[in-house]
Amino acid sequence: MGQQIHWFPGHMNKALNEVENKVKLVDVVIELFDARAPISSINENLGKITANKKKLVVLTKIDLADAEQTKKWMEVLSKQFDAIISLDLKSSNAEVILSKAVINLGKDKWAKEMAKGMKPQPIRTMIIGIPNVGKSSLINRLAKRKAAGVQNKPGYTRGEQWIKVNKDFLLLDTPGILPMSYTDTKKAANLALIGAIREDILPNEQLGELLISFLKSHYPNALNERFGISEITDRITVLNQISERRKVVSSTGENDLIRSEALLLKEFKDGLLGKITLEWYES
Ligand SMILES: Nc1nc2c(ncn2[C@@H]2O[C@H](COP(=O)(O)OP(=O)(O)OP(=O)(O)O)[C@@H](O)[C@H]2O)c(=O)[nH]1
Ligand SMILES: [Mg+2]
Repeated sequence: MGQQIHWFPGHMNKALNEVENKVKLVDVVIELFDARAPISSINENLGKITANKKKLVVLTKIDLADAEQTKKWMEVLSKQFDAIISLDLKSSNAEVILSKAVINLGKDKWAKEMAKGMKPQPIRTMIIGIPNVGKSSLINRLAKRKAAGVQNKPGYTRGEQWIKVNKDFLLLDTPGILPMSYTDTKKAANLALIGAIREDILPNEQLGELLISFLKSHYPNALNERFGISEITDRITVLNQISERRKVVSSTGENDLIRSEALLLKEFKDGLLGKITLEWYES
C-alpha cells in the first residue's frame, strides 16, 4: 500500500486556483462530504484555502450510508467545523435546513453590518467538495430548477454562477476539487469505491480486495441478499460465487472473475449492497 497516486487533470488544477479566488467573495463555505467516507472526503488543499471562512459541512448520500455511523460522524465532525448537517436531497426540506444553518453562521456578519448602520446584506456562500459528492444536485435543489448537469461521474461541473436561494442567502456554484496526490492509498481506494475518483486510478483487484475484506469484517451479511453469499471468505472465493450466481462466464464457460469483480464494484457504488459506510468511527 506504499505507492503514491497522482491525480491532476488540468481542470482540477485550475479549479483549485479559481476556488481560492472565489472564496474571497463569500461569507460561508459549504463543504460536502460523502457520508460513506467522510474522512476521505476532506480535501486538505481546500482546507488551507478556506481556513479563515465560516465552514458548514454537509454530509450527503446519507440514504446510502450506515445511519449509526452517520450519527457518530456528525458528533465527531461537529467539534471540528463551525456547523454540520446531513441532507437527504430527496426530502423536501433541504432548502429550509440549509438556509437555517447558513443564516446562523452569517449572524456575526449581520451584526457587524448593523453596527455600521448598514442594512444586513445577504449571506454569500459557495458549495465545494470532492467530485460526485452531490454539489450539482444540491445547487439545483436550491435553485429549484431541473437537475441539469447532474451526472454520476467525477469532475462533471466546470462552470460557476450566482444563485439567489432566498432574500438572505446567495450561492455560488463551483467545481469539485481533489488533492493533487494521495500519499494514502486507502483514502484513494475509498474515494474510488464511492465513485469520487476514477476507478482506474487503482487496479480493480486492489479495490475488490479492500471492499471484500472490509465487508467481511464490518458487514458480514452484505453479500447475502444479492449474491447468496452467507459467509464472506476470501476475494477469489467470493468472485467465484458471484460468477456462478450471476452466470458471469467466459466464452469457454469458465467463471469470469474480472467481470465479476467489476460487477461487485459497480453494485457497491450504486448502493445496491445496502447502507454501507466505508470509514467507521473508531473511538
Ligand atoms: N443516493 C444518492 N445519490 C445522490 C445524492 N446526491 C447526489 N446523488 C447522485 O450522485 C451523483 C453525482 O451527483 P452530482 O450532483 O452530479 O455531484 P457533483 O458533486 O456535482 O459531481 P461533479 O460535478 O462530478 O463533481 C448523481 O448520480 C446524483 O444523482 C444523495 O443524497 N443520495
Ligand atoms: Mg457537478
